[in-house]
Amino acid sequence: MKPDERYPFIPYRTVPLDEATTLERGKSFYAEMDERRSVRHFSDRAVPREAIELAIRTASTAPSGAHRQPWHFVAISAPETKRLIREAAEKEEYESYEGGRMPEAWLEALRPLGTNWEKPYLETVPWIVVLFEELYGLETDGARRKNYYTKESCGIAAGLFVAALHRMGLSTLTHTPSPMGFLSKILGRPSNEKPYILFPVGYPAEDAQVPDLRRKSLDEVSTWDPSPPNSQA
Ligand code: IYR
Repeated sequence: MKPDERYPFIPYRTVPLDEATTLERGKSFYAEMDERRSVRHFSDRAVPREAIELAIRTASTAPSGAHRQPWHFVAISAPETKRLIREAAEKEEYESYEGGRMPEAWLEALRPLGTNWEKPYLETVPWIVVLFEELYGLETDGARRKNYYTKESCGIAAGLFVAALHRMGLSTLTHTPSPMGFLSKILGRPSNEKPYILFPVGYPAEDAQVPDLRRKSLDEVSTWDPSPPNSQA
């Protein structure tokens, strides 16, 4: 295929690694990420704005459908905004947990996590970051520009965001107070954006506790070289 001259390519220069270094790096990254836990007990210790900026920049390196980067991060440190978010989130969560919106099977599935409708950390964390999914782009004249695979793109960006925070010794939680429409209102976001995940961010509290969970083994989460149908093997 003839290259489209409007869109030139540039060389991709990565450092070629030997096999031992590849594995060393893989092992050390895995060991580090395996220490990560979702946290619900945060310290009120300050976190510099630059740390949040770095996590957002890292998240924004995610691959995305047609490179539309269909995400927008809103970072909140103002106590009054955090208070409004807590109030609205708890109102929804109370309905979900206590008002019958969550069926018993779901409540039972969450029991190991020890969650309930109360979300005090939304007021005590130094930062809340809300990731908005950009459903479609808006041109300056108001015309809509289609985005692609927005959920997948935001999911990958969210993963990188979580990893970047962990690397900096910060903790977070992928919190989805449901429904999340109140976030658009409180944060004044346009109608082409939809709240995707709310991340409380801070250092973990010194006495933070997490559920005693285990992760699935490699065998449980992977299959290697399955035989294709009709193969002789
Ligand atoms: N949004 C609620 C309920 C909740 C749902 C799932 I799925 C979780 O993994 C954890 C909690 C809450 O944040 O409490």
